[in-house]
Amino acid sequence: MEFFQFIDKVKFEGKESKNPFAFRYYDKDRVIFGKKMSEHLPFAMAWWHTLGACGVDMFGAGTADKSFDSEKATMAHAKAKVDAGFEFMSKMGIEYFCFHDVDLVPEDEDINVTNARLDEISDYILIKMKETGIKCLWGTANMFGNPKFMNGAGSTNSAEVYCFAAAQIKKALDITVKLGGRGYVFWGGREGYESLLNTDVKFEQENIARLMKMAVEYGRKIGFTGDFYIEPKPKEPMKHQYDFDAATAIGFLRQYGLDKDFKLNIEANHATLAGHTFQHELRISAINGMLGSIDANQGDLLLGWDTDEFPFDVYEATMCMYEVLKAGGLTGGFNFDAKNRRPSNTFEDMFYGHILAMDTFALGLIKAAELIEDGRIDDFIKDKYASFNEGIGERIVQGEATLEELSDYACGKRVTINPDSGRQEYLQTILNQILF
Ligand code: XUL
Ligand code: CO
Repeated sequence: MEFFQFIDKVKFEGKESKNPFAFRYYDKDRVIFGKKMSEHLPFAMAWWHTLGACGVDMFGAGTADKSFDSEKATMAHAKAKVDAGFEFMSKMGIEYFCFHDVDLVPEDEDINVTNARLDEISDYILIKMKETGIKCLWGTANMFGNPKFMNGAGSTNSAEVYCFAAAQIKKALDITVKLGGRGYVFWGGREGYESLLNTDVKFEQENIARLMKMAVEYGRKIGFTGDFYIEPKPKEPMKHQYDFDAATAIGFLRQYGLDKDFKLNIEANHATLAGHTFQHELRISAINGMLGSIDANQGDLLLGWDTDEFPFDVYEATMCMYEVLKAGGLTGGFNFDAKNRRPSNTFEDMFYGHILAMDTFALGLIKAAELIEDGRIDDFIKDKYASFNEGIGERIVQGEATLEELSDYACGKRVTINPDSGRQEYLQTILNQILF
């Protein structure tokens, strides 16, 4: 059965094209810095948004029909989603997908029933993967939706609930390995607190770390060679989430000896919720050797929640790709953790959303490469710190200087000269010149 009959394949047509079902910038075989665009940009479809989200919000029912001609919450529907998903990805030229366990099949009260369903659907997905060459970017367990996780999963007060979280992780890892996933994600939506009056933060964090350690041990045992990821987010649904931002998550991973197995999955809209730019979170991850994967979406700076919009901001995408190129690429990819706006409720809109996002990142990649090739920004930064290349500066960087020596140096000079200008506006002019 063909669900999206209105389009055969979305192709690159170039900047001047007015065809709504064409790429203007994403030209998968175009080579930039020796690599094809498709290799720079391993795009992934998010199973939950694209095949599941119907536009339900806190004030109203769904507006989009994602039944795919079958009755919801049945295995027939789960299979129809697989069919629709693979048709969609093939037509879009998207080479990866990401999933939560409960995106794939309806969850039963009895975890054994759910697990058997996961075995069945993953067999079916494997067949489709072989047919199309589409791959799995990462898998995860949804440990936030079910009411039993109301006090947390790894951070729950109930040892029994903790075991159920472990069981879900174990199965989600099994399925991720079965599907050859590049990564496995922990997003701690319920790992946090509403009030410190009822929360033992230290105990909860230690327990989360124990669960992650067990996950790593099990994953390695069953042959998972990819990266585990933490996906930081400061809040929503909790008032405070433990994986607040990149710096916090890195500190946590190092404290509990998880930093060799984990990297970060940075989501644009989570960065802005934490009061950071997307670029900031990428830079902090990259300089710590922890930039793993990206949830490529965009928020609305006027709204205080996670709007998961398809990215269209070329400034942001350019600075993102600048960080990714400088970091030497991702071990993960670019997952569109993004959904159509509630009134954009047709199948055509699913295509438009992903076309917009892929073109935005392709343009970001082109512009970031131009920025690096241009060299003026990099040169400026190199020159900015030139005083550390020789003399007293060099001794500081080499770790040879003492505080007394530096003090003698300063006192010998008697007065300091001002450091050079930061030239921000000049550098912003360069950015605009290259963008437009
Ligand atoms: C929630 C979020 C999740 C994770 C996976 O804000 O981003 O969808 O990406 O659980
Ligand atoms: Co996400």
